[in-house]
Amino acid sequence: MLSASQRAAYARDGFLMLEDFVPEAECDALKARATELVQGFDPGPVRTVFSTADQAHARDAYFRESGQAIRFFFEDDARTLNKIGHALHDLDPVFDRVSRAPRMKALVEALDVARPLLLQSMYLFKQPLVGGEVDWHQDATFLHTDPISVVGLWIALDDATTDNGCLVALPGAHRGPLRRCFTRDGAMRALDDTPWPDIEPVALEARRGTLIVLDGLLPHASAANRSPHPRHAYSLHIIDADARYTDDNWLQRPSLPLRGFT
Ligand SMILES: O=C(O)CCC(=O)C(=O)O
Repeated sequence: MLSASQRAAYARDGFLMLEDFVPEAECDALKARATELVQGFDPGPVRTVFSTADQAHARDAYFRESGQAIRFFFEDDARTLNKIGHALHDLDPVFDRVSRAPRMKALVEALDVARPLLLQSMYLFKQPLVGGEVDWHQDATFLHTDPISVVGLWIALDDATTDNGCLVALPGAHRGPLRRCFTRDGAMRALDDTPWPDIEPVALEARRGTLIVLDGLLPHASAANRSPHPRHAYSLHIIDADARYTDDNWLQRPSLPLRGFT
């Protein structure tokens, strides 16, 4: 699944871009299914805003219980959807099929995750003109195991460019420490005050169908989408069952056991 040079690039940079990894038909299927889910969603009077700048959503039961549900989160304007999360891969048959496709299993094996568990999934809208920015972060801040094992698999469902808010990353900075830990009570705990290294961020421009593997310690972010073009993406986070999933994680699944690729 991965050549020696791809493995070396991932170890060096903390990310790996795999073009044409997800076939067009599967990108279309995910987009169509997300549209159906949105059509079936009745927002009601209370709308949970998702913001990476302010963690207020974490105090909201609608967010806290979403690790074992399919829930809808809004941009700051409370009118436009930011994302759907966080158990699409277990609760929706279309997301399940794409998330557990043989090529995904083979990729995760090639990344040396001994006993993979599919922990979290997100459909990210980053809508034209209003899609908000995502602050610099390490995924292990939000999904921690002991030892750290989280790996992100981010799939471009539209062409992602610097105009519509593609991912940006600090290559090689995954070799630094975990800076912060976000806990179930909504607190952001400081672990290590080492600043992000002084490395020029790289834009991970990705054609539709590209899968980007992200090391759980790699600092990454994305700008707001100020363009007229959508930037939909599907993001899946995997952990290793051989690492201990601590009970201070925000994402808990008391009534939906975690599963691997089978
Ligand atoms: O899609 C984005 O803009 C950010 C996604 C992200 O940070 C992630 O999937 O870990």
